[in-house]
Amino acid sequence: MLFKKICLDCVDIILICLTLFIGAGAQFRSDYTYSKHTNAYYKFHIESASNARASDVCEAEGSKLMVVTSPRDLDVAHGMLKVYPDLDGKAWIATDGKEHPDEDEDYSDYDSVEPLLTLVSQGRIMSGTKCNVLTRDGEVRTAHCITRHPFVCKTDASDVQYDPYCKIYVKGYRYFDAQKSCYKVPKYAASWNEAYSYCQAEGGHLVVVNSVAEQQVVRNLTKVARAVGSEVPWFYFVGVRAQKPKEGGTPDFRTILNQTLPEAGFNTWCTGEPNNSDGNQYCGTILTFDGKFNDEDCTKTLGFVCEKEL
Ligand SMILES: [Ca+2]
Ligand SMILES: [Ca+2]
Repeated sequence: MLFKKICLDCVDIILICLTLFIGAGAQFRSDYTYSKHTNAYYKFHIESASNARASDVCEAEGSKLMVVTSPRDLDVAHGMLKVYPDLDGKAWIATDGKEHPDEDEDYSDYDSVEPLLTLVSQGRIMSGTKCNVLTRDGEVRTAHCITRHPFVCKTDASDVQYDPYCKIYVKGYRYFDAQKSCYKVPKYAASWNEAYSYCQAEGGHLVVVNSVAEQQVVRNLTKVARAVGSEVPWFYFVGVRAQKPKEGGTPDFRTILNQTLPEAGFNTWCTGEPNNSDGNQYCGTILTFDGKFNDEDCTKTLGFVCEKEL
């Protein structure tokens, strides 16, 4: 009997060790692709962004704009770029400070340039600065940092850390014992759809508020957070959405788990909300001041909260 108990304890210890060992780099976000040749994870972002915004997005995903540490990195990124023949012929990668041929750019297309004043005011850029791009022919060139292009994020597998408390392969989640859940407020802003995908790729979901106590946790986290690029810094997207109702109908707000809000356990809206004020507000946000809900335009760029239940 004693022997059996000791053996079971051994199995437990071995399993924990294996989890910690395998956890160190065996997995990452599900939207990244692993290459065994470089032992690193990559994601090709098809949306165009300035170099500064691209860096923010990679960082928010726990990676970096791709630093080229071997020619194989360029092979992987080039392969990803080739999948999208219709896209811009270049993608941001990390700037290495070396000399590269300059990419001729039509600078008159101001739609493809992030407002210079925003970046200068954020101290992110000097006018005329050049950053590195990977071109469709597989070469590294330079381009104006403020122009918008797709981009490649990368993280080495050795930099991926397993969080044994939240059972997740990304950083930034905080565990709350009373909720038996972990939460993260990413340091960048996104549309509701992008936020949904972001949390999903990390193994969590957009937060579902199930009680007043959980509302307080979320509110306290958003109060001290800073979502770079948010259009309205006091609103954060949550896992609540409604379909556009038929003419004359009212939106039926549900959680992403398809519960009504009373079923989920929290159904408190700001005064006068949901008001569908611009006729296009079908996504739920939480207000940092009082932690109550407000309906917002799903395409707005806002901060958001992810939850990972245990
Ligand atoms: Ca919850
Ligand atoms: Ca509203």
